[in-house]
Formats: sequence, C-alpha cells, structure tokens
Amino acid sequence: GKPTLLSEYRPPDYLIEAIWLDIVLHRTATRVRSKLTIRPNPAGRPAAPLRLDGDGLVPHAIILDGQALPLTAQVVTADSLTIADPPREPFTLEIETLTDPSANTQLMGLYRSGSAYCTQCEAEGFRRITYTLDRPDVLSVFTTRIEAAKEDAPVLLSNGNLVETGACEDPARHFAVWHDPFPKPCYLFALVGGALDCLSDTYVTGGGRRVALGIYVEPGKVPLAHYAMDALKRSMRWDEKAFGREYDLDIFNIVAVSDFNMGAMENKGLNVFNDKYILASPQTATDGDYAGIETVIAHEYFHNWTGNRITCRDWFQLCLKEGLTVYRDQEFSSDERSRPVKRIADVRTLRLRQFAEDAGPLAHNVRPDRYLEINNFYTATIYEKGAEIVRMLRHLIGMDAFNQGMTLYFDRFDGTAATIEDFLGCFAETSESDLSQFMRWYEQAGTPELKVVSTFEPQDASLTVEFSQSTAPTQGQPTKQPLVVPVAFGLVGVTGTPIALADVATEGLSAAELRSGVVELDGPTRRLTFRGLPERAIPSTLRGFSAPVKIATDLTPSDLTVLLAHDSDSFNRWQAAQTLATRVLVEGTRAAGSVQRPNDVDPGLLAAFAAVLDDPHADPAFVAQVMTLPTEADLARDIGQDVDPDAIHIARESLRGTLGSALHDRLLRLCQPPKDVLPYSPAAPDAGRRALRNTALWLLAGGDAGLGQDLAAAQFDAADNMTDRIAALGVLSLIPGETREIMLNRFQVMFADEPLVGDKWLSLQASIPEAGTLDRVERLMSHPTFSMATPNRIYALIGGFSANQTQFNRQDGRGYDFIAEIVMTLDDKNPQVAARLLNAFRLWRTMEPHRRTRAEAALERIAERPSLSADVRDIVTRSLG
Ligand code: DPP
Ligand code: ZN
Repeated sequence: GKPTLLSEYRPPDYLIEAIWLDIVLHRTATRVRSKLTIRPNPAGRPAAPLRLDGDGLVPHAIILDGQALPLTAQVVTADSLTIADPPREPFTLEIETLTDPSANTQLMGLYRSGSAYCTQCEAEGFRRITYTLDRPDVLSVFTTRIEAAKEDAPVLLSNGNLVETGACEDPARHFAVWHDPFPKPCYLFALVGGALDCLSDTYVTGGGRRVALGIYVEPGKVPLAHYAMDALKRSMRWDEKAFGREYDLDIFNIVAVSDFNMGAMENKGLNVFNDKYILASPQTATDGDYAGIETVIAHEYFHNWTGNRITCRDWFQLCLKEGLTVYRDQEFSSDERSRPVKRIADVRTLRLRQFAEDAGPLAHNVRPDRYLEINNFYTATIYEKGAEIVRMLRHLIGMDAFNQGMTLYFDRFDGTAATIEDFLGCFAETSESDLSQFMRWYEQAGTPELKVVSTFEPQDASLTVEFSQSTAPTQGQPTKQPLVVPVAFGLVGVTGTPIALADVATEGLSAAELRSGVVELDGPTRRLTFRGLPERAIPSTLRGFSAPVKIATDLTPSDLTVLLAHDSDSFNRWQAAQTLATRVLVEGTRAAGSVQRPNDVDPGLLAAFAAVLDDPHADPAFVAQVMTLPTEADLARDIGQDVDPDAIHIARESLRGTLGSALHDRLLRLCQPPKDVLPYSPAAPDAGRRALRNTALWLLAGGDAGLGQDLAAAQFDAADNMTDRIAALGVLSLIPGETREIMLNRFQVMFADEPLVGDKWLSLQASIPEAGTLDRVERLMSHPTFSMATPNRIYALIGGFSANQTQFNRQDGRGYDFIAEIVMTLDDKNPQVAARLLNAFRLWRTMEPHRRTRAEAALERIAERPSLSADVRDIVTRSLG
C-alpha cells in the first residue's frame, strides 16, 4: 500500500451533517440501512467527486435524492462508493448493506462477543458497517434505530439519549431509537445488543444534571461491576474539580465484553470495555487489576472532553486525545492514591514500553508524519510519551498558565476536530511564551540522553553542574535537534541536609528557575554554578522524572546512597536505588554469569536497602518499589547491544539471592501474615502493604528456595484474595519440582470457571524462565482454558511468552520461530492482534549476533509470505528496515 502522509492533509470535500441508521440485528445477516445528509464543504474542492469509504461491504441498494443508482463497479465496490458528479446542493444518500457479524473475527466493525452484538469503530471500523466518510474531521449527528428479536437481544444500546423503544409488528421483536445530539466522527459510533445484566446508578453533576449510569455485563456478573461503578463516579467528580468538565448527556453506559482487541473504547455515551477492565472481586482480581480498572474507567470517561467534544483533525493527531487523556488519568490516579508511588509506576511502564520502542526500528514521532496502517500507532509512544509531553509543558510554563491553557483549549475548540498546533497555541498564549522549539517533542523520535557532570571545588565550596543533551539517530531521522528539557533540580548535602537553591549563590539560573526549581535546558549544553555551599552538595537531577529522557550521571555509589536515604524528592530516592541496582546488574551481566557471593555486592548497597526496610515512617508501597529490581527487559534495553538474556537472568537471580540472604531476617519479618485480619480492600494503603510483603517473599525465596517454597505454599492456602494468592504462585513457579506443578493444578481447578483468572494462570506459566517453557506453552495451547479466538487469552499465553526474556530469545531460535508461526496463523483471522504480537521483535537488533541471525530469519519468513494483512506487513517491514 501507499503511505498516508500528514503533509497531504486536505479538508474533506463533503460534510455529512447527519446519519440515520436503521440496523436489524441478525447473527449472520444483519441489515444496515443508512441515510446520510451530505453537503459540499466550502473549505473543500468545488465539484469534486464524492468517494465514501467501505471495507468488505456487500451493497444492496444506493439511492441518491430518491433515485436508485445502478450497483455497477464504477459506483460501488466492497471498499468504496463513488459518485462522480454529485449535486452542488445538500443531498441525501440512502444505502443498504448486509453484514455477517458472526464471521467477523477481526473484531472491528460489528461483531459478536459471546452472545452479544457489539462494535469497535476506532480507527477505521465504521466503514466495515456502512459506506461513509471515515475520517475524524467529518462530524455528524447520529440517530440509530436498532431492531432485534427480543430473545436474541433484549438490551439494545447506542450513543446518546434513548428517545423511543417499542415492540415491532411481530411481537417477538422490538426496537430502540437512540439520538446523540453531539456531532461526532464515526469512529465514536457504537452499538450493543444482547442479553446483558445491568448495574444501575445515578450521578448528579455539579451543574445539577441527573445522569443515569449503567454498566452492562454478562448475566450473573453484576456483583463484579461495583468497583468499576465506584471508579466511574469518582472520575466524573474529579473531572469537574480538576478541569471544570461536566458530563453532557442524560445517560452514560458502559458495556463489558470478553472479546476485545484493546483495553476499552470511549464511544460517546456508550463506552465498550474489555471485561478485564470492569470485572473484579477480591478472589479473582489483584490490586494491580483494581488499579487498572480505575485507570481505564477514568481514561475512557475523560475522553468525553479530550477526544469526543474536541476530537482529532486526522489520525496523525492521535496523541492530541491519547497523550492528553493519559496525562489526565495519571493525575486522577495520583490524586486517588499515592502520588509518588503512582509516578514511579508510570515511569517504570514508560521505560519498559516506550523507551524500548524508541530504541528499535519501530521508533516513531509522538505525532507521526506517515503511516501505512493507523492501527499500529496505538503505541506507548503516542500514549505514554504523549502524556509526558503534556506534563513537561506544565513544568515549563507553571501550573497557572497550564490550567488557563487547558480552559482556553476547551473553550476554543469545543465541537471541533483539532491539531497539536491548536493545542500548543493555547499554552503559548496563556504563558506568553514561544513554544515552537517545544514542538520538536512531537516531531522527533528517540529518547534524548541527558548527561550530568558535576565538579565540587572544596577551596571555595563551589559546585559546577554541566548538563548536555543528545538524541541518537532513529530510522529516517539521522540528525536530531536539541529539545526543550525541563530539569527539576535540587541539591542534597553529603550528610543528607537539604540545601535550598535560594540559600546559596548561583550562577546561570534565572529568577524564575530559582523559584520553581525547574531548569530549562534548550541548547546542547548548559552550566550552572553554586557557591558558598555549607558542605559538598550532590545534585538531584530530573526530580519527579520531569522529562522523558535517559539520564547519565557521574554520581558515585555513596552519592546515590545519600540520595536514596535523604532526597526530599521520593522519585529520586527510588531512582537512586534503581541506579545502584542497575550498575550491579550490568556489571554482573558482563561477568557473564559468574555467580556472586553475598559479599561481592557493595556493602553500601546492602546497608542502604536495609535502611529503607527499617524506616518506620516509609510508605510500604514505596519500599516495595525500592526493593523491586529492574526487570530483565529493562536491563537488556540499558545494555543495548550484543545482549545475552541468559547472562542478564543469571546476574539478576544472583542479586535477588544476595539480597534475600543478606536481608533474611528483615524480609522474614515482613513475610509474616498480617496480625489483624481485616476484610480485603483494594485501596492504596492496603495494596501497598501487600506489595511489600510479596516483594519480600520474592527476595527471600531468591536466597533460600526451600524456605520460600514453604512460605509461598502457606500463603497460597491462607490467602483470601487474588493478590496474595497469585504472588505466592508466582514465587512457586520459579522453583522447579513437583510442588510447583501441584500448586499450578490446584489453582487451575479452583478457578476453572473464571476466564480472566485463567489468563493469569496461562501468563504465569509462559513467564517461567526455563528451557521447558516453550513445550509447556505449546501444550497449554490445547488446554481448554486457552482459545485462539479471544485476544485476552492470546495476550496472556502468547504475549506472556514473548515477554519472557530468556525463552522468547532462546539461543536455538525456537522462541522466535514459535511467535512467527503464531503471527502468520493469526493474521488471517485477527490482523490487529497478530501485529501486536509481532512487536515482540522490536529489539531484535540489540541481541548478540547468534540470536540476531535467528530473529532476522524468523522475520524474513513472515515477510516472504505472499498474503499478509496491512497491519503485519507494516510491522514486519519496519522491523527489518
Ligand atoms: N481510544 C481508545 C483508548 O485509548 C483505544 N481504542 O481509550
Ligand atoms: Zn484513549
């Protein structure tokens, strides 16, 4: 195919003011009649032909202003409907098509999930329902009539407000009419039909609007939707308080479906969710699952303003709604939970997913300038890095100008399809600053590296700090420009005393920077000097992770230990621990698996970890984060070339063992069951205590597998919640032998009727870092728990395996071959999920030569396949490029 280019954007030649849909649901033959009112767009080309998008459609009738058109190939194909010489005045087009939702395995457009009908239209799924101008800058008012057999679909839902329901002439059939008064692009259309139960509630907005809330689930699952409902109401309240945004319809519905490619979808007034982000009980969901539900509920709800009321002009602007909405959901969760711990978790995710993307051939701009398949751009770069850009903006212009800018954006662009330039323009205005250089964050791929070199002169007690930035080339972008990097900065005395910047003589800092503590680096280098310091000072750089950059500091282990113990910025305390551990692990990897004894690890590091464990005032969730070692994937990315995943694994297991032994008594105390047994609550403080206990168990088991096994087995049996149970099983899964298999079986039997718990069971086994895992995964593919038709099952087992660093990257290449085979098999049925799995190869070039050759061969095999979807073709081509 030909790429779509940002530079070739043109306004549409025609606008569709209204779309009436009349949809008669049938499992294999759903009839879709649409009536479009179309008029020439004054901003478009006059008298241009009208070309509507379709995708695999079967047309039955086309009527232009009451006149039937011949269904010739010049007029209509499965993929387009063309009117060569349309009327110059407004006109109507009526179209009838027939579609088979049961045969729709791509899960785009109208499809079946379980016994329900549902839709997914973002990005280009509406054209699989009927012919339309399928682009986000065409906004239409939708009215949707749905008809079905009462037995087949007692519940009929669409966007907006319910205006009519009734029985049909045939008393076994009924209908519902929904009207959405807000013009919207068709990617926000949704329809659901089926036998669903509903959890109902009401919400009254600050302005007094009564909103009927409904969460629709499979029959019998209403008790599992209460947490989601609670999260929804808290999100609605928060958006009023934080951004002054109220909900705007009388109804807000959410439907949970079990077959869904992505996490969830923000369709106007009718969100459709992957049920994994709705259903939860203490017995089946972990603390992480609850946090995920809260986040995704908030995210989709917040889209009502950032995405729906203000949408994107074109798909290049995807980060306009996604980055901003991730920023908003992160802020929400920070307010609802612990802000420092949330920040650490978000940065972990950013590094694991986005830095990895940036480090390989799939690196792309936060605002791409070309795409072959837009589905492949729902990435960590668009979402997570997009959110970081919004946060940087806040750091740079300050909270007040930022909030004013958001308000201006909402006021000015409500009801429109906007661009990144529109968005940034609002902040340039409210901050009276020039953001043109800042714009580079959207236009330049790759993770910048920030180097910090500091020199202390004891004679005059002065400290000089030199910053420099550089960004390595990425595919298609050989040279990089300097970015505007907000560096939140402070000083910590070598004895741990905080040193306020205002209290020392400084050179090179503006008054505003002194006030805010945010240093703006906009050139390749910058130098700051501090004089008259009370003692040697250690720079604390990039506090709160104020910019999405890699940081290289010259801090010594003892400097880092001071920061870990004393920095007033929690993020940098955690970062100090990570840096210390990463250094030990990278060195250990270099020693290629020479097993370290406990005394090989710097005693300073052990003492620092011990001190964190001993701190009676520390938040357990924070301590758990400090004690959690960098992942094998993080280390592989940091090492960046000639990676040997086995050596990384050995080094990390060795450090786990060292810490487990050296901190044995402390960890054992933390592993004791809590004294007062209170009912489970997913709230942050309780979750934090569980996280610490489970991290301690993991470390302890690294030092003493026998003790670890006993403790984990006891915890598994005693657990009244999934968090503790799956954590125990996770520890057991790392200890080969009979006990592990017995416990895995027991778990499976306990939760045989819970597909979402089955996913945990599958992915846990797929992550076992042992040579037998691939055979195990292949066996599990024929276990009744697994199904190649359900994305969640595939993500759990196959995705779980591809994230397994040592086993996906097996030296014999079998891991690569296995994933390649699955990608090719799946591609015929569900190209989106196949393309996602293929992302596992994103860092193949950083592997050592032997593995690199194997990975390349597997990719070549996919590329040579004659019939590939656009999705997989795009990823495989870029990966090899
Ligand atoms: N727009 C969705 C979301 O990110 C993805 N389909 O919420
Ligand atoms: Zn989103």
